[in-house]
Amino acid sequence: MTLRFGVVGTGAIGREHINRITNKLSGGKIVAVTDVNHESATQTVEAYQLDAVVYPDDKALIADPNVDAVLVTSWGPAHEETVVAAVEAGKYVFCEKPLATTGEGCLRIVEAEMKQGKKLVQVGFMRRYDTGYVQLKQAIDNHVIGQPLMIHAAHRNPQVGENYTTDMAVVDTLVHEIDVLHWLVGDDYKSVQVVFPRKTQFAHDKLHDPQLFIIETQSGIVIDVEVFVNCKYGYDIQCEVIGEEGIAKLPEFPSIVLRKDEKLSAGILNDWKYRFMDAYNIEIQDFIDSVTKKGEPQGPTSWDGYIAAVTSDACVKAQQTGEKELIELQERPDFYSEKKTQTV
Ligand code: NAI
Ligand code: NAD
Ligand code: ISE
Repeated sequence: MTLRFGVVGTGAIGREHINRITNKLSGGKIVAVTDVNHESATQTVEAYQLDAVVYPDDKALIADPNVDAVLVTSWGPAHEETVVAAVEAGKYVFCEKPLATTGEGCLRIVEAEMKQGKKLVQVGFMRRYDTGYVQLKQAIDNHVIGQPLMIHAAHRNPQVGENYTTDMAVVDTLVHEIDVLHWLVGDDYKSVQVVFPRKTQFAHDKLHDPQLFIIETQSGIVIDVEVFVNCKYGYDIQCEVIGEEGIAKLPEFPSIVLRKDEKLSAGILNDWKYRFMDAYNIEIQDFIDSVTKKGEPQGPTSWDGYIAAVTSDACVKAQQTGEKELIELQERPDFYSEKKTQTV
């Protein structure tokens, strides 16, 4: 069976996903697209030579009986409305992060999904599919380093545009650590505090950069994450887990090592597109395969989207108050119980 996708949002990542479904992966086909910028949708159909209908909006696209699954790659604040409409129509959904911009918004999606009686939604937290993070998780789960005590992490982008503000360091960037780190250690978050170091001269007025987030889990693991989005030198993701019996570190992205001009050097990437290319391919192939073969996606769920949104809200509050803020989740419904939800 071929999974027929309708795409809502043909910007940067929308096009990346369209390209991988059309030219790299198997079992999926793009049959419909829409974008609030109609020209962007039409140009995408031409650029990728798609046999796809261009719809005026998401509602019309969702109503197309040829669309089995909706790929949501519009900007974050538009996600909730599209996802709820798609779920109510009984369609599968692959939604880029954030699932919704608030915890309440995610709960509306959770309720709509539970009403349908089966899982329909997967959230684009691709790091769970990155081979480095998968190896880290295996090491922790197999007690190779004993009980985790601390995590040191860094999320660095070379630069960001003028529209990227202080809160986006959380909702756009830190959100990836928020999802992957609790998954890594199998724990829930308890609190967060934010420290603002001296600001880089390369950040504009509405952005404090860098920022340091100190997050505590329920079992007492202390996590520090540096978010630095004008670091200049490249796109760099670091993660080191300190355990009672050893330390496990995320591998560096492979690069040839050069001996030249009296220097020993290795390359660093400059874009998320390349750093997580394999992870994006694996996550969407997994979505296609699990939906077509098992009738349900098995990746990050709407509940994971909810955890990320509630944690993001607390992190943004902590940016504003400078205080330690609590991260309080509702009880996990049975529908999303860990046993029922297969992890990657
Ligand atoms: P973008 O700005 O390049 O593209 C967004 C597109 O959505 C634009 O073409 C815009 O016109 C369209 N759009 C916005 N609202 C819409 C609506 N209501 N209906 C239809 N189209 C709409 O943004 P980008 O970088 O592609 O990001 C899109 C999403 O992907 C965001 O949620 C972002 O957080 C996520 N993302 C995820 C990444 C990851 O590593 N998983 C990496 C980059 C983005
Ligand atoms: P983008 O701005 O390049 O593209 C967004 C597109 O959505 C634009 O073309 C815009 O016109 C369209 N759009 C906005 N609202 C819409 C709506 N209501 N209906 C239809 N189209 C709409 O952004 P992007 O960089 O492609 O990011 C898109 C999403 O992907 C964001 O949620 C972002 O967080 C996420 N993202 C995830 C990763 C990742 O690593 N997983 C990386 C980049 C982006
Ligand atoms: C972007 O939206 C992403 O999701 C990238 O993975 C992240 O590194 C970047 O900071 C975000 O802006």
